[in-house]
Amino acid sequence: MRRLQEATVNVRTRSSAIIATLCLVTSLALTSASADESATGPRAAAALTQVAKATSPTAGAAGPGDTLWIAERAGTVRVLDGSGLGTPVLDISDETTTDGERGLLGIAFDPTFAHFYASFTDLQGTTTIDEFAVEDGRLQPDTRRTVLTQEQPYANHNGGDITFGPDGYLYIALGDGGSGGDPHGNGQNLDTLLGKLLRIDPGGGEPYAIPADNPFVDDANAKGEIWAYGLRNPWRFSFDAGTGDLLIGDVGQSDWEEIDWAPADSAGGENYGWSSMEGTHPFRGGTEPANHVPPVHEYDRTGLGCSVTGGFVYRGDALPELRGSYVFSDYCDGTLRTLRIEDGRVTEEGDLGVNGGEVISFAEGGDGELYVLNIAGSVFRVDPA
Ligand SMILES: [Ca+2]
Repeated sequence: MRRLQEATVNVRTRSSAIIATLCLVTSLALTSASADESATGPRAAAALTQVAKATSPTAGAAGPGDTLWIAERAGTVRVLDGSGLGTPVLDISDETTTDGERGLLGIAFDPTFAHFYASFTDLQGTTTIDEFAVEDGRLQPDTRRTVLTQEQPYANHNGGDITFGPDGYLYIALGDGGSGGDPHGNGQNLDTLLGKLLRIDPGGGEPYAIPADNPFVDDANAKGEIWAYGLRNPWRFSFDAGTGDLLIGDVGQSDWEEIDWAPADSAGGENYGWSSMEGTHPFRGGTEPANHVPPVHEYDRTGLGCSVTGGFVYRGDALPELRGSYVFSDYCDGTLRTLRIEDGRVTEEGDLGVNGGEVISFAEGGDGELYVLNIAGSVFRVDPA
């Protein structure tokens, strides 16, 4: 019943009759394939195959030659290929610590695998984004340079995820600086990079250029690097490889975990609400900003977890019925959960019927297949059941 209602919604909200028909067919196909499951049950049964065992993996990125590069929190990067997980190709363990929520927190390649980026907190806790040239699939240590730094007033809420968008620019997620409750009001303050999603062009200047179409470049009271704001700890975010839509998992303070969404054609400038809002709820007497973009999905902590781990919209081949669904989890729960999002609204919730343990991160392989990282060390691939 619920899926039939969705199909109706799709028809009403899509401007193109052709797209509406495709959605309808898709919905009906899913209904047929899972007719024995409840509307909120698993939409695609999956299995988790452990493909590697790392040491406290925090991030992964598809690399050149069908490799998956894995960042380990203490400061090493190792490459997973057909022969397994290799010895470290980068070791900055003497430049970072794992105090609080610190460490090597994010890695990314540019779209042509010409440069590799590492996002970590340094010995003072300062967020640091460093760049290395890549030649023949290898990092060139003598090309290392620092692209961006941001001091962090506390050891938690560093954000730290980095990835290139479909526009070819580097996006950097930074938390609100830490402590609790955003004591410095960074989330709503456009004069700091903390509590923001940034968008920069690392190849356009030294140390980087700010794209001319960033939303606040003409605002003297705002940092030009800011793409979106009002974030608390956007620990993991991603772009849908199929549509270019942006999805952010923003960890809540004490009550509400949230997923934020923006369409591929967004001009940026979204205010995701923190710390006036926690999810859709005013935070500590806060007033909802007029331009608040509420989460596309939120959940409380009464059973589904305590710290959202943002994932990816699945675009692989192994689980055709999962294509187009956003897969995410929670560090404290571990269930792989799914959202089907149409026109910025969740039309279906489900899960994959598997648990990844303390899920700290996801990675998308070059072939679109999905990997799950848990802090205990497992690197899982999501396979058909
Ligand atoms: Ca929010």
